[in-house]
Amino acid sequence: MRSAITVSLVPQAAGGPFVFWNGLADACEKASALGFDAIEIFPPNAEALDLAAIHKLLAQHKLTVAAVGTGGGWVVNKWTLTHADAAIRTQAREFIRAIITVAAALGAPAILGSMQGRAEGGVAREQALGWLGEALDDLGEHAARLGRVFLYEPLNRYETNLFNRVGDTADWLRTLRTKNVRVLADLFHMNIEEADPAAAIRDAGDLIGHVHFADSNRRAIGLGHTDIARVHAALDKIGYDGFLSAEILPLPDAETAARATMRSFQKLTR
Ligand code: LER
Ligand code: MN
Repeated sequence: MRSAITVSLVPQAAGGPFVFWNGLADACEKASALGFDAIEIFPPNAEALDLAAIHKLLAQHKLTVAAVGTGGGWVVNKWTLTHADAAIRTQAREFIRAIITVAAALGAPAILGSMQGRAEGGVAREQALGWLGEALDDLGEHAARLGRVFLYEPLNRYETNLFNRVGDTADWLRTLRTKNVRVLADLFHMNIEEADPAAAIRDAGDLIGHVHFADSNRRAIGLGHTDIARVHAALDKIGYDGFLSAEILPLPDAETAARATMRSFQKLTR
């Protein structure tokens, strides 16, 4: 397993669970100095990512990109794949497609989190899941053509009413035509929703494609009450060799959160 840490390029996401907020150069410098393998980027849109400049920074700091988030489309524009308005659903899908394309050029998968939306405003859950499934079939195959998986993230009940648990998500993904969508297991959401996070990971097996490495209180692993040794043993057991990516609040400050994450990562993986 490899270590990663998040950087937000979206000022409107202030207060959100990202460690670094002062641009990619600053994030790369700090991540590299602390020994991280990769950064996970939360951009406002695909166009904001200057591929040549990012490749240069990555080479300079010996980092890779773990994943690229799409939630900027929700935070900035309030677009979702399950919006009642068809024109907005289309904008959401094209926004995500463009991020999948730039992420692939950086060697990384894109993440569908907040842009899944929720069943609301007269949209029944069944209808929302129909639209979501169609979008995942399309976007999953777009990612496959570029040689990357597409990551779908179940969120806790306060953020969506579509899928809250890893097991339900995995069961539903198996019904889709595309076989190229993997589950993002965010340990913060799982602490709220799962009876047993380690068991949920074991049951999902090779459908787990990415991990958000966050403690029960969304602080760095080690600063809450999640039994991370059990979770790590479950990931080991399923042969997970992806990233443990710190999508956490920068508390008490970014530097301390990053250091605590690296300390926990090293303790688990040495
Ligand atoms: C995104 O990865 C996520 O976990 C959501 O809670 C949005 O912040
Ligand atoms: Mn997450």
